[in-house]
Amino acid sequence: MILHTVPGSPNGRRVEAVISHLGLPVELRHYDLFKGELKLPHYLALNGNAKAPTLQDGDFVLWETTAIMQYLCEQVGNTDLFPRSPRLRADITRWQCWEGLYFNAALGTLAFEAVAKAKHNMGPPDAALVAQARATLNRFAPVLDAHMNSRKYLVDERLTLADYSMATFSPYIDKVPYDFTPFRHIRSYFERMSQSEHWARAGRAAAAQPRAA
Ligand SMILES: N[C@@H](CCC(=O)N[C@@H](CS)C(=O)NCC(=O)O)C(=O)O
Repeated sequence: MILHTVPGSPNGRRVEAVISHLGLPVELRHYDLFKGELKLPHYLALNGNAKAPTLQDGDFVLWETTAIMQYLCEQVGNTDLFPRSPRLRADITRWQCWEGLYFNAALGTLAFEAVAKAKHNMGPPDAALVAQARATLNRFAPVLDAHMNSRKYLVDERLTLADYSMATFSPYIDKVPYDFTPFRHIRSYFERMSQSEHWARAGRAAAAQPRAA
């Protein structure tokens, strides 16, 4: 299998954490987002969204990290990260949908607008996008914070795919223009994730590469 990815990208990191957790021999192929390499014809042929990562398994091509992470677990029959119980599986998928639609959509927008753009000389943040992302976090961060009150992980008191998904933009919570201080349960949860073996390993691997954000 091949993972086409952008070194240092948050969405790449979550998949790389799962690859590490599962001990899968997946070849990483790197693209430079800021040099427009996701728009090269051979990449667009794999993923017309010009987004990364994309998994290639023989003639099967899969994009969207949630689908990739679930597929990787299925490939090795791993039931720790993605248990077979319909309720646990639905609960994990629920949080993966939620983070992609709300929490990390907003936090990722702030990371791009306020951190990545400055770093790559891409002009000022788009004020309307920043305001919208902040409003989204005002609505949804309290939901996650309340859920994480007296919990270690999102689902069933064990590390699952939901946690690797939720942690995607966790390194940015002190870098973006949003005050996470009141959300102490989110903060301690993300601190715990930063120590977790495969999430940390994927971060170290990313740090050894040129940063995407
Ligand atoms: N929902 C997608 C998000 C992928 C995504 O936005 N990836 C970023 C890198 S972290 C990207 O490719 N950005 C380029 C762009 O949006 O033009 C997924 O989960 O795979």
